[in-house]
Amino acid sequence: MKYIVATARAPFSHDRIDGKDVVKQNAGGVASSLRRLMNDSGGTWVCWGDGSSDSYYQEEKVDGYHVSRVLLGSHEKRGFYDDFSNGTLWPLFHYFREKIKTEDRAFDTYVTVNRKFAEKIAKHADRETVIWIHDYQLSMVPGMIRKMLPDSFIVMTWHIPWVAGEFFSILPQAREILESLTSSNMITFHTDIFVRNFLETQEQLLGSAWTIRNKVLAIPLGIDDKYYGAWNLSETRRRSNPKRKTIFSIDRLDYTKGLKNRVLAIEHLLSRHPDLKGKFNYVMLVTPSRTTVSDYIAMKRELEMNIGRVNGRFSDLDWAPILYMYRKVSDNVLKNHYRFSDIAFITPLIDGLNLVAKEFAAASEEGILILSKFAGASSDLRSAIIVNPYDIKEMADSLYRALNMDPEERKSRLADMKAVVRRKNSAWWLSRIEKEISKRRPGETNKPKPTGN
Ligand code: GDG
Repeated sequence: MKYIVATARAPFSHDRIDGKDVVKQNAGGVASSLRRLMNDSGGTWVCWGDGSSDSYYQEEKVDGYHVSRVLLGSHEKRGFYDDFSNGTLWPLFHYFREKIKTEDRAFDTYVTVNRKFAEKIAKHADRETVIWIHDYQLSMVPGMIRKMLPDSFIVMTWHIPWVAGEFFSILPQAREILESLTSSNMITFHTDIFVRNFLETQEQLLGSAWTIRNKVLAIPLGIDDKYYGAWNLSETRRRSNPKRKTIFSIDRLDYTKGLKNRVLAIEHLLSRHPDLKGKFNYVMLVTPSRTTVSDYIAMKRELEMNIGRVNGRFSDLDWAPILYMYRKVSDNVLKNHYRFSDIAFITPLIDGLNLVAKEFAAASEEGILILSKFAGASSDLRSAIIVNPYDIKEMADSLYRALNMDPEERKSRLADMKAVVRRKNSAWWLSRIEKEISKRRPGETNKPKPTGN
């Protein structure tokens, strides 16, 4: 099958550093799965060229596929990315009512940019290609393509949650977005709950959902379990103080991730169990994100104030409960944390899936995962300790339980989770999607299989 894949984020970008063009790979899990697909099957990847030198590489051939970049001016970037995608749709689809901005003209710019993507896609499409569009930044693209190429086969994969119909209808442009999405031939989400919410939204806004029921599916993204489970010994370090247990998390700085509640849970744990002082460190890695959006700047200040308060209250000269790091780390450093941390503390207030939870399960040697019940990944990782991220006491109790869990229970929970991430890995995800496309695409099942010559 040949694809045109469209994502806002690029598989890699070109940046000018010290007078030279440097290629920067996109490390995220979505990009690496799609990269594998494109390397294997060829086709075109349409994306936003946001690197400082990307204008010199608008159309580019790499490995087995073609990259076609959409270039945006600073006004377009602000309206499309900062304001409508991240200032309106992101809080809407994560139930943050008070953060949803609906007052400005950003939707017009969002539509203009979505049209730029649709035009690029149409330029590269032929009758054989499947057009696979990803995520909330490109929600108007399916409807545009349907008008430009009425017979095309369009798949939409939605990576973030889909909310209840009544909540979605807060959005002034709710109908337009829903009509665009449902003009796809197939729509995939990460969980059954999001599928149910989407069908209910359709019933409420556009009438009966039975016409689209068959094309809306839950197919959760998997990870490359071999990559996270494999070790290059020369790059591996053990944790620095084996007598202390390590609690670990890594997140983008985002209000959906529940970072402050985790700090409060550590505070609760230490005030209930003062004997735990000096017995663990919480290594809290936070990756800079959306640094130009004002909400994120205020949130960083609040988080750091809370970390300072808790560390100030419990630290002594040779120990602090929270080791906070605000930076990006290399894959090897990340894999090292996954492998040797005793506990991963992954408690988003809501999350479409959460790849970190799956990566930890694949890489960990003997760790235990504490996972929010509102992360999509909790439908797959049922052997984690599942918590309500709003319940500070429950989170503190779960930390206590994990710190004291006997090795047999720990091993058996981890083995269950490893089995799931191995079975439902990224190759499984791609093949499930491909199978569902084949079932729905007219004539596809009768086509002869390529011989590979
Ligand atoms: C959307 C949805 C859904 C992060 N910091 C570093 C780093 N990472 C890597 C992790 C992981 C990925 O980035 C983050 O995973 P998410 O699951 O949060 O993915 P997003 O793309 O941010 O979010 C989410 C996802 O789409 C997939 O459908 O799960 O719910 O919001 O792979 O490892 N990697 C390295 N250094 C870092 O500092 N090397």
